Amino acid sequence: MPGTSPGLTETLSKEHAMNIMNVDYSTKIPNNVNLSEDRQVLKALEGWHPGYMNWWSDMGPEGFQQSLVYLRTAYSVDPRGWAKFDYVRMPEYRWGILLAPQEENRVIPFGQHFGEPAWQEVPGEYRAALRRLIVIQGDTEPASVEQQRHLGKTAPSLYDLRNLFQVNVEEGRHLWAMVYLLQKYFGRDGREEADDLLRRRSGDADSPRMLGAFNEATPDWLSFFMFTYFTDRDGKMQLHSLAQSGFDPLSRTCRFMLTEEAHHMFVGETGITRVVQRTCEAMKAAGISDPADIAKVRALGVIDLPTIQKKLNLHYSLSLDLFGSEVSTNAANAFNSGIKGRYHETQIKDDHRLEKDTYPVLKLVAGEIKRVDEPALTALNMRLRDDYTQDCVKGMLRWNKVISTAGYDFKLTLPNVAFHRQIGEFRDIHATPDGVLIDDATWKARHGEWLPSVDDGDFIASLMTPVTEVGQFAGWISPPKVGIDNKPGDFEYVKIET
Ligand code: BYC
Repeated sequence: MPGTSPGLTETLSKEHAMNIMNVDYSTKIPNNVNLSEDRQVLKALEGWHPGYMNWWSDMGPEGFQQSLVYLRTAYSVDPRGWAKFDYVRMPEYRWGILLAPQEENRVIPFGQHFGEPAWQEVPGEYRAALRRLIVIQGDTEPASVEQQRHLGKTAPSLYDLRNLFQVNVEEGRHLWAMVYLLQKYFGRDGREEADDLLRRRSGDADSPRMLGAFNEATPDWLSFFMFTYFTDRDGKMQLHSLAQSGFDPLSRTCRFMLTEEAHHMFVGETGITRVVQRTCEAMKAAGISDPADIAKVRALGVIDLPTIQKKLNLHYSLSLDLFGSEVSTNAANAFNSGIKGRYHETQIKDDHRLEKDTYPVLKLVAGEIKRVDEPALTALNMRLRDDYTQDCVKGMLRWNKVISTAGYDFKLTLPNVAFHRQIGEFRDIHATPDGVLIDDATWKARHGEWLPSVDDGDFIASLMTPVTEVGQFAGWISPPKVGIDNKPGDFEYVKIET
């Protein structure tokens, strides 16, 4: 700006940054994307809003819609302070469109457009591929809310009930995030896709959600914790990859979604820790030395460690399927064209094009599981899945620490990647959790040893009686170490309407 003092320029750019950080609440849809001046998109979103509210009322949490829930709501995208906590009725939660601030001069960090300026509009040749990824991402968000809609009735405490609802409203916001991209950047077919996101239903025979794990039931709270640990973590990995996208609005959207996602995985990790903790305490108090003595442990009203392992086997293997086939031309094309990168792409030290590189992939070769070098480009799903597995191990170490500190010789483990797969290299074979290939008859006879059986489900269901007294917890789970927003143990996280 000629003739302007450096001080003023600085002030102006700071003001600009603050505008992006702060959210405009004057429109029906809170946002930091200047919707009040983008009338067409605002109109499309306002047109979509009633359908969303109908979906929330039909498929969102069952009951509790008039309860006051102590929720955090995003009011800014400043990482130093972006959320405020208050009592909110869920239908009055402000589902907003929030994008992380635009990075100045951002370039595409991988693929054949490496180093070119990031796109602010959708490049014509990648339109269909980008729309597909955004639709798949969008589809998972309402799916998870649908899967969890019955859980409020059996919450083990008000603290847990509040966490469930926090996760649910934020998954709803993540749906809004994808719908904004579809409506702003994909015209008429984007609007049709946005409508379809409200039409499909988790587990529906005619119109199911798009990815396998999102059509499975979440029948109890142990499943909920496993889901938020393992399946939300797939969400983390996929969002990280999309946050690298050359399509800048997608990148900025995903970056902010990741801020909220961390809490969802926290709910899963600490939830499982608390279940394991309670089981160990109860076994110790009753003088049980063998954690595999299932009948004795269950008689104490806690979930035995072998059953926790079975639930873990189920949710981990379902989540591995979400990475697609180990060798995938879709993945190669998405990377080459600059629309989906790798986990922590900008921190990886290589040429970010991968044209000549290879990556070791686990494959079935002559009836054996072997590592085979494949072109790195087609192996990108496998690579992301490996990054995911490494990330999963961290929580496991914490759970095992609780078990060993209690003096028990029992370790929770991740099953082999060939175990219980429906997608990819191992979908047509059966393997034990240790990775030993077995025939159909052996699988049929033994799968109940490794995956939750009907009896296991019935036992867990028998423990799922709601606890709604302030500061109280069901007998199968320990209280958390600290409260949400540092609230004390007797805080009323949900004021249930009477
Ligand atoms: N189920 O080349 P392939 C989250 C289809 S979770 C059903 O092997 P690709 C969240 C695939 O669509 C993160 N179908 O795989 C968590 C393709 O079909 P078409 C969600 C599947 O394309 C908790 C065909 O098989 N986000 O955010 O390389 C709570 C061959 O595909 C499955 C994303 O996933 C499956 N599991 O990779 C709330 C990111 N797997 O098109 C939220 C966007 C594959 O040939 N999605 N297929 O008919 C992607 O990046 C990729 O589409 C995938 C698949 C990773 C899903």
